[in-house]
Amino acid sequence: MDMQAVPGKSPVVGVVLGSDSDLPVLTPGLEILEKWDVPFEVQILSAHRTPTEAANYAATARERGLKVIIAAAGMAAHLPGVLAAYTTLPVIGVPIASGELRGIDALYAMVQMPPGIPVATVGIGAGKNAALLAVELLGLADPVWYHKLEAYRKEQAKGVLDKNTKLQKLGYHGYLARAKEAGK
Ligand code: RP5
Repeated sequence: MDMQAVPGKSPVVGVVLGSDSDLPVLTPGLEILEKWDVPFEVQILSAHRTPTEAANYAATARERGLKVIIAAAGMAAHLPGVLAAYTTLPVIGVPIASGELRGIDALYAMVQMPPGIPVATVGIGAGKNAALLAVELLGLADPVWYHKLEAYRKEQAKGVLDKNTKLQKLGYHGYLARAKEAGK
């Protein structure tokens, strides 16, 4: 699978999934990239099922214009580590809650990379944070990206403060009753 969100612009974020079963977990992050017009691509490449393609992807990533790679995988989850071994671009690992250990195995595999080859690991299933971190990295070189993040944070803070104003007005019983009415 190959998807490019902004036609005509070459991707700067590469999102690599170990399996198509990982796609739903990454969707909230992909939606952010899409909404903010970050040129990105999504690939299914497995470190164990398609090792040659995964290695080639990472080895050619910089020359193809990518700035950061997000790699999501479950179970033994060596994908981000293998990609990181083939590129000096930053690699963000997203552990997926698949298999009997529900992501603990993937989290440990990513976050416990041996010294020399880092993987910036986010929480289990944290596709949204992976996308935000990728945009933060892009923002180091281009203010257009951190301006998007600043606007997003303002909006997020407003959401929390609005809820607090409502809570102060209604009291917690009233707040819960309203939430129940709204089906939350
Ligand atoms: C990993 O194994 C994938 O990243 C996925 O999370 C898990 C299961 O893969 P499928 O059997 O669903 O393809 O390689």
